[in-house]
Amino acid sequence: MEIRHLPAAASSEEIFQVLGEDGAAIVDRLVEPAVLDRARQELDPFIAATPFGPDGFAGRRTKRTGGLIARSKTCRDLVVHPLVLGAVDKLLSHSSGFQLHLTQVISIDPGEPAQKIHRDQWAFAFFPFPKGYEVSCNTLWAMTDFTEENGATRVIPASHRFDDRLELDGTETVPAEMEKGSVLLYTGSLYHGAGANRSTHTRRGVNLTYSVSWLRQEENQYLAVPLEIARTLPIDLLRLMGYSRGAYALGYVDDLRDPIEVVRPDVGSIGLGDLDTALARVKSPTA
Ligand SMILES: O=C(O)CCC(=O)C(=O)O
Ligand SMILES: [Fe+2]
Repeated sequence: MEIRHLPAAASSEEIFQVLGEDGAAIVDRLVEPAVLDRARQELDPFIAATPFGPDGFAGRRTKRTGGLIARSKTCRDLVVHPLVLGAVDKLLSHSSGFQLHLTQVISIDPGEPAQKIHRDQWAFAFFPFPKGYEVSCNTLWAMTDFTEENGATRVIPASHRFDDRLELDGTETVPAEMEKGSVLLYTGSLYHGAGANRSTHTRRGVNLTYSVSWLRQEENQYLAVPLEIARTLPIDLLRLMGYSRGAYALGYVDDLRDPIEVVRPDVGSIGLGDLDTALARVKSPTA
C-alpha cells in the first residue's frame, strides 16, 4: 500500500479523510521550496551547534535541533499553516483543544541506519489509548527532497489500526518520498520510523507535532521560547504554544487567570469559561 499524495489545493477535509483511512498523507509542494531554504538559513548556526543523538533511537548520526519558534520566523508560519491546522483540528476534534507538541529539525547524515519502527504516541508513557482515539498528529516538512536512498521516513499505511506495542521489523514499510516544500502528515498511532540514509548528503525535515491539549507537551514551549520573544508573537501562535487553558480547566495561573495574561497582560480572561460550550464540542466532534 502506497502513501497517498494530495495536491496543495486540497482541502483540510480531504486531508482529514485520508488521515482517517490511511493514518498518513503527503501534501505535495504545499509551500515553495524557497520557504524551506529560508528556514534552513535562519537555523543553520543552531543546526551546526547541535550534537548528534546519544542513542540509536535518537540517531547517532542524526541531529535534532529544537526551539524553532524562538529560532526561526519562517517556522512560525509553518506551525500555523491554515491547511495543516484545519486537518489537525478535525483529527483531534474529540478533544476540547489541541496544542503544539514539539518543533524540531531532524537532520539525518549519511550512514545513519533505519530507526526502530514505532508510534509517536508511545511518548505518552506507552499509554494504551483506545483504537481510533488519536492524541497527536505529526507533520514533517521536507527541507531537502525525501528519497528512499537519503532516509525518507518509512511508514506503514493504515497501521494506525494495528494493535499497540508491536515490534515491527520494517518489511511492510514504504518510504515517504516527497519534494522539498511538501509535507507528510501522520497520526500519533501510525507505525513509522526514519529511513536509513544510504546517500552522500544529509536528509533534513522540519518536524512539527500537535497533540490534544490535555497531555504534556514533548517540547517545553514555555522554557524553549524566552518571554521577551514570546511577547512579540501573534496571539494565535501563543495559544497554540500552550498559553491557553489546556482543556476545560488545565493550565491556569494563580487566581484562575488565563496563562496568556503573563505574556500579554492586555489579553485574557478570568475563570475557566463556559462548561456547556466545552461540553458541546466534545459531544459533537468531527471524528
Ligand atoms: O525523521 C524522520 O523521518 C522520522 C523521525 C521519527 O519518527 C521520530 O524521531 O520519532
Ligand atoms: Fe516518530
